[in-house]
Amino acid sequence: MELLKRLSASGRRLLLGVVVTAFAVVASACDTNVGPQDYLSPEGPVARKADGLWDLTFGIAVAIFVIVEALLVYTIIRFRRRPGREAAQFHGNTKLEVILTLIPTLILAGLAVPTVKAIADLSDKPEGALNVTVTAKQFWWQYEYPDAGVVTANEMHVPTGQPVYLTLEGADVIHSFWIPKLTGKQDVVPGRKNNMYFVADRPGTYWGQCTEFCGLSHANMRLRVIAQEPADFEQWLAEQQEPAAGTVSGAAAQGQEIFMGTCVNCHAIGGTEARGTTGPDLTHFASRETFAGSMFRNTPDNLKRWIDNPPGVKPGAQMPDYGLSAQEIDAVVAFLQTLK
Ligand code: HEC
Ligand SMILES: [Cu+2]
Repeated sequence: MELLKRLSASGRRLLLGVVVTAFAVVASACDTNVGPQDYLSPEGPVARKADGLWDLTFGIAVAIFVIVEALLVYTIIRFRRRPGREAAQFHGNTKLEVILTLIPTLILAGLAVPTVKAIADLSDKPEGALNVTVTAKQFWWQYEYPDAGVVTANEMHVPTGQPVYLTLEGADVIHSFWIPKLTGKQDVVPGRKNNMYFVADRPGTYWGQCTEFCGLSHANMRLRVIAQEPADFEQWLAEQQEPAAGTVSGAAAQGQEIFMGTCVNCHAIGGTEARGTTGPDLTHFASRETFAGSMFRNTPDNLKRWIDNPPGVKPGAQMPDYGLSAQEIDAVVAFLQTLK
């Protein structure tokens, strides 16, 4: 208390800030709602391998921290200046300096062994893998299943237990693909093909996102991996192979007309004249739970807001506002909802 009184007003404020920050940091460890992009709770063998390396490194780092801090405190007390004695000096102690250089070198060299081995293990193409070509575009992801002839966007369906081998291609600027619970990051570079693979242990939805700043909506360039039991995945794939539902009527028919006049330039719908490739393939758009870089839930209201003014709801979006009337937008949304 005496000490507090002696501090100036700004000193007291600083102290309060330090205490509150320290408390917030400690309290955050109590959070039981583990984040959907928590790299430290892996859900597949590839992510588990990376997590194992982290556990090992972290354990060693904690041990070093404790030993070094203990030695530091001991040295400060033991060799401090006392009445009638100067503080001890170690400068120029060659033996000590050689030891202090050798120990970290050996630790780092030791850590390099499992790290390099893990990198080598993960760089081979696994047996029996499902091929998916990922194309990154500002600000969304395209997934092509070349063996099935299926193209979709933002939500990648995969079977559990089977390796998924990705070929990553960039269309415009550099992006980076990351699904924290399933695999590490991989840059997506225009003009290059990069590869990586992952396996999902269990059915579920795994969040990921672009991790290389790529423009205004970089933060809105999210993605989802939907892992399904192999039979469910096969069914999904078969449905995606079908062309879009044929004839539509009522408002949807008017929406289809608008679509075929304006939207075809950028969007494809299988089995129709729409073959644009600038924007996401919409053949089975209604089967997706999210859209526009998994930024929005796929609901009629969100779709209306999107079509009304794409860059207004997603900064920098590469789809212009076509100035459609509310009635026309309703019709287009009715049509999009038939694309099951
Ligand atoms: C100039 C090209 C272009 C035109 C024309 C265009 N779009 Fe788009 N559209 C895009 C792009 C690019 C995206 C992806 C934007 C993003 O997520 O950042 C997109 C995204 C979408 C999506 C979300 C798809 C998904 O799965 O994420 C829908 C739905 C859509 N557009 C509907 C339409 C409709 C309806 C029209 C006609 C009124 C239209 N678009 C015209 C380029 C275009
Ligand atoms: Cu990006």
